[in-house]
Amino acid sequence: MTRRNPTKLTGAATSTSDQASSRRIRTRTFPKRFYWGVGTSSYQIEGAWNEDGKGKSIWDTYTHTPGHIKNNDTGDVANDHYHRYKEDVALMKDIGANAYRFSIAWPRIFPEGAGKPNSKGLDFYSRLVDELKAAGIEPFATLYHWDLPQTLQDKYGGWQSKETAKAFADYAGFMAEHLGDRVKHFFTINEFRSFVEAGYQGFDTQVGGGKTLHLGGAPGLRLSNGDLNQVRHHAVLGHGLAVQAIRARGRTGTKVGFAENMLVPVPVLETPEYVKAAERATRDLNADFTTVMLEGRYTDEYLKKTGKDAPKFTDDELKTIASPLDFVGINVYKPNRYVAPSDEPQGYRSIPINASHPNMQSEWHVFDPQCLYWAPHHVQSLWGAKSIFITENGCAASDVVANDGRVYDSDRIMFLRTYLTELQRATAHGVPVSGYFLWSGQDNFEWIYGYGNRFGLIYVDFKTQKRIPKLSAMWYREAARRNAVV
Ligand code: PNW
Repeated sequence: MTRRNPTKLTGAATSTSDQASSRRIRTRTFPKRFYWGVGTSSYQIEGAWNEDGKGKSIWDTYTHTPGHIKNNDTGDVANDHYHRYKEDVALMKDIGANAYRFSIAWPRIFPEGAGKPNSKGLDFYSRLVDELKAAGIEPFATLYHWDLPQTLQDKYGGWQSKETAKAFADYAGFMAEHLGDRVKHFFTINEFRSFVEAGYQGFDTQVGGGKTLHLGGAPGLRLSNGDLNQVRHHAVLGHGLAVQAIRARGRTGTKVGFAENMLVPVPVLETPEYVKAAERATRDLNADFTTVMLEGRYTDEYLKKTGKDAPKFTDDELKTIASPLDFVGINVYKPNRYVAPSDEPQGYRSIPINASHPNMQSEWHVFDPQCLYWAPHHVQSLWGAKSIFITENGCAASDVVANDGRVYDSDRIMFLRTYLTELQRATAHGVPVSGYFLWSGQDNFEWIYGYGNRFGLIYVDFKTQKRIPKLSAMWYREAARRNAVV
């Protein structure tokens, strides 16, 4: 990547176009002290799957079983980040990120899920955090990005049991105790909806034309609806117990929240009735995760809808699940549906995504920048969140290295500029968004799609481990530097 100021024109620019340009940028700035971050997760980049005493995770098992992953790819080596983290931190600094959301591999810390900790595993994250701080990059740690210790799967059926939720809280408290002197922000669990549904039944996500797409993941179970609702309940319970453990064992001032891919309804019109309908739909569609974590109750509609399949729970558990948070993290990629008002009791009508609706490269990825306006809007208007992080947003693109050795990902620039325009609009309307984490810092192991879908700002040649910042990395650096859409 060139280090010249990329906005500098070599020809003579007229003063009127200079003025127009600075006006454009001035009116599109983000709040002061906004975090411009990038995100990754342990299994997707670290490699070193069996080094330094790490225990096996359910994703090691799942990828080692042929037929689960495109091309039978695995995360055994991935980006080899475990050995190259210094180079990776330097690259993050180069692309202008001032925050980094990474995840901790639970089986590196507790190879058996609980019991005796592995000091070499802890040491890796401690060195990573030091490297980040020295580069002026704020570390944000996610405690669970799906790589459950295999032992807990074997012993308890993973999140089918409350024992896993309790073990998670112990591990969360341990991390807050040991990294809390330098890590001020913790996310408990990443995307409840994705890992619960994909792993325990199969994940149906809406795509254009009224179709749904079925996605799988570790541990690859196919539970009944009743059992699945119980897994959902244990996952949010694990989150609540972890929040309490972090508060108990971390330093004062440690901030904690979750990172959920809530379903995002977009109103057909931006009028009060339509917006209200979209808010109702948001509360309803997210009753099993976001709503219960922020309200401490399962909505009447949810209990009615699930009937005999409703989860079993106690009032005490609901209180734990809704332990007060410092911020709400949401992963936002696409709208779930469009919404209009209705006289039906639920108060809204769902309008499916049209078949011709444009898509980014991932087959599930409906392209629609407006979801990045409405998701944080709904979180604030429904639940009064004081601080919201966009914990993931980004896209896969068909990136290739050109003859001159560069990667020209024009569609990712289009994606970022249009989505961030909507996020900036939300902040200008008073929605308290504190930061944005682009997914992803680097191309990486994209779960069942293997290495085929590239989400990075940095291109990775998985044969040589060479990293090449893409054109979008230059765009992102400039946006971060100016704290504005550019
Ligand atoms: C997220 N959908 O997964 C995960 O948190 C990341 O680990 C992953 O690499 C990234 O997004 C890109 O996929 C998602 O179907 C999986 O809407 C599926 C969906 C959304 C997010």
